[in-house]
Amino acid sequence: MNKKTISIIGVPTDYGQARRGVDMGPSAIRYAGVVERLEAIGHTVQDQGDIRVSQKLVKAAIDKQLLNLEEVIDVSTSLANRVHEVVAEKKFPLVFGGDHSIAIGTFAGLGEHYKNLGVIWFDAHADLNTPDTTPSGNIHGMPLAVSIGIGDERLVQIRKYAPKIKSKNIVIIGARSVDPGERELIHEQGIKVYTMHEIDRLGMTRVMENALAYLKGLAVDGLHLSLDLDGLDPLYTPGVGTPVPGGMTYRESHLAMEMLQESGMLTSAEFVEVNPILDEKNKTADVAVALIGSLFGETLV
Ligand code: 6HN
Ligand code: MN
Ligand code: MN
Ligand code: MN
Repeated sequence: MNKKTISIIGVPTDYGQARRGVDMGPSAIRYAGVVERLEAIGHTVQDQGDIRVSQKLVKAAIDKQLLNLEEVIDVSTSLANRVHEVVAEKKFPLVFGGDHSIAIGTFAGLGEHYKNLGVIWFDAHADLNTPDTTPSGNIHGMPLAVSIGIGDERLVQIRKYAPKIKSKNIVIIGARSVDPGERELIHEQGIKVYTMHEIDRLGMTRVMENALAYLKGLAVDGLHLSLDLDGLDPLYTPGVGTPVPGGMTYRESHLAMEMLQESGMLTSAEFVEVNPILDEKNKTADVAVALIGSLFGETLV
């Protein structure tokens, strides 16, 4: 297994949704021992600490459609710049949220390095809402739409280019809560989705084989994993803001991480939506770190 230099970036933000506490996700994941775990595998780990997240910039949301829009633009811009630098230094960016709105910044930082980036989006949700379709006004439900160039122009244009990724390069895995507008966009944009139905039916092995073969067939020049801890069943990861029953098991999730590792294709990753306030004894952060172990090549024997 090839050893990497991994650069950890924490993004302590809760601005993409309305429940407090997810801004403590990076601390919870560090507390669960992520650095030691990666070093034990033999990787070099540089913990860059957290992105600076400012206090509320505006008293009330300017646009009621998008909660904390100014703040999300601010955080996304800082994160994008940081991720951009890390890749330029030939290090592997490992980003910890924070809520899933941070993916807007991560993709904005990756997009100038990878012209044909593949994306595995591990999530109960599709995160493809727009200001017109959002049922909540929460930007954590919009990062994939923004990254393919659809949504609020200021979010779409972070680092002044768009789109950040191609729609057909996205594979969503584990979806079981998809809004009507998102469903439309999935069809219109040709986004590949393996819902829980396909995981039940085919098993995770074939789902991952198919997903990786599909991305290889597109000759992707990099592969980003965006893992929302609510992709797992809330039985395993209760510390998330938008839990949905009927999710992936602990074993299925591990298998997916191991197969990603075996593919040798992965070039960046992020783990999001860990909310220690909603958690049971840091269980969700512990699962995140266990998954990270598998993703980076931990073996038992
Ligand atoms: N996440 N589809 C819902 C919304 O409000 O747009 C839920 C989004 C959840 C987002 O979990 O990252
Ligand atoms: Mn906060
Ligand atoms: Mn999500
Ligand atoms: Mn989700």
